[in-house]
Amino acid sequence: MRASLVSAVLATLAASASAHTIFQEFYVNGVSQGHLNGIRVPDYDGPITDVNSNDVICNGGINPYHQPMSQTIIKVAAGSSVTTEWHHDLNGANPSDSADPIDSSHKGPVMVYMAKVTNATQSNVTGLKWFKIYQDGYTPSTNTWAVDRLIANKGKVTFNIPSCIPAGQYLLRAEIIALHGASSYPGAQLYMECAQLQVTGGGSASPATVSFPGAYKGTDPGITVNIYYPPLTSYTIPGPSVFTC
Ligand SMILES: *[C@@H]1O[C@H](CO)[C@@H](O)[C@H](O)[C@H]1NC(C)=O
Ligand SMILES: *[C@@H]1O[C@H](CO)[C@@H](O)[C@H](O)[C@H]1NC(C)=O
Ligand SMILES: [Cu+2]
Repeated sequence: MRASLVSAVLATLAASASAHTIFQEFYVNGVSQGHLNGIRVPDYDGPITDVNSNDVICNGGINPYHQPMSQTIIKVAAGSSVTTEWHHDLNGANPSDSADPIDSSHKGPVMVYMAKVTNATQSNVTGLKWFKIYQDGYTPSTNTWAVDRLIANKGKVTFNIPSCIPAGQYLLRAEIIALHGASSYPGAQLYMECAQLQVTGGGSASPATVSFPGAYKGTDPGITVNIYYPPLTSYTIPGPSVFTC
């Protein structure tokens, strides 16, 4: 009995070790902008667990970027509905893979940030000022997480680009935090990639911003949390509140 329990636990750990995810396709008003196009994607789907690392900005450090990197800058009108699509590995949707788009053990929030940049293909991403444009966390009444909703939507998460932000080039940082191992720090698994955007139209808003690294601490209740016991009655999504026009 005990031995089989141990092997079941080990099997679960082995499965989740290779059940990570990558944001790899972007849609504007429901139209795909091309697989891997305009997004800084790593080849390996592993998480970042050090919230103080520069790797939490746009990945690409311990998980080096796929080469050649896309030089595409995706055009999107301010106010548009856009979609990020996530899959287990860079090959995209795989209905025969039970861990696609992400293993269902990887419960946690989904967040999206933007930062204005001089040039959306610039390699230097340190020192940028990020504002949050979307978040989805935990719904106690149904005991469901943003990741459950992402899986139900076949890896897609849809939200709006704020209508009032200035036109120009931006990086859009989409993030999932998987909390299955987050009862001590480091344990939360951060997954993020950055899309390269040219926003048109817009207005003159100047959202409050945060830095990466810096926006999260290991002691944040949304970073270090036991999601299994005692049962959660609420979950505090890490980072700032969502900017609205
Ligand atoms: C933007 O950055 C890329 C990569 O660093 C560079 O090749 C390109 O010339 C830059 N474009 C402009 C308009 O500065
Ligand atoms: C990257 O940009 C930041 C902010 O502008 C700057 O402080 C830093 O020196 C730059 N790093 C490199 C390697 O150019
Ligand atoms: Cu994982």
